Amino acid sequence: MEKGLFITLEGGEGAGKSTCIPLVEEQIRRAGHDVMLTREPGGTELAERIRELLLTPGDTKIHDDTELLLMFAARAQHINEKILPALQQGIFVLCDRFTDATYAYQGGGRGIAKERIAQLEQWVQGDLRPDLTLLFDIPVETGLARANNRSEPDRFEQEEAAFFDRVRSAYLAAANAEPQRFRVIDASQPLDAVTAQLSGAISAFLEQ
Ligand code: Z5A
Repeated sequence: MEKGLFITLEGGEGAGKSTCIPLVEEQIRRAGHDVMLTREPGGTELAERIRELLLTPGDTKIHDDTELLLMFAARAQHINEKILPALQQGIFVLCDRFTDATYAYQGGGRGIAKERIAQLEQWVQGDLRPDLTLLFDIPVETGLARANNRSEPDRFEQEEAAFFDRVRSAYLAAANAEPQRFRVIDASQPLDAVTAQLSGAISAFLEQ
């Protein structure tokens, strides 16, 4: 049986990933593939508990290394319990954030060295990498205004604007470095324009 393909969605706060993911799922299904929707941090019962620890604001300052290791602990569980079995059964996996978020938030945002993240990536993932990454790019202020309109800020959303500027730069640098894997979507556009860009990117990918 042919293996499924692994597609990730990335971007800054309020970029519109959660809004658009069902449309991407629908397009892949219409093309005749089974799809599994999932997210990080999270995606399994244990990893969702780790997500709670990571996102809930609290009195304890989480050390940057602890944050990084918790992201990869959740990811190890998610990959082994859910992602690899699905791919092996020929199911497409559509994941809201993955390791590019670690390079952007813990690398760009917190300042952890890329080499350190790369070691964990290799250890936890082996050769598993996304086949396609849709990067929702949006100016920080626009994204934060959208996210703040929607719900109480989580632990990351409480960071200052400079943190999110570094996150955005890290994402764009990653997209520049791997243009064959990334498709950059201008997420500042109205929703119908964003979905048109997405639809074009998915069609081109499926036709490859
Ligand atoms: N994180 C990390 O640090 N390291 C890692 O390795 C991983 C993650 C995997 C996960 O939170 C957090 O974990 C994340 C990074 C960190 N930081 N935070 N916060 P999350 O998954 O809950 O949060 P998120 O990914 O940032 O999701 P979000 O803020 O919900 O953004 P979104 O899903 O991209 O946006 P949305 O909910 O679809 O849209 C936001 C609002 O804008 C909503 O009201 C929409 O109706 C509206 N919207 C959407 N599109 C449009 C357009 N085109 N025009 C106008 N309005 C729109």
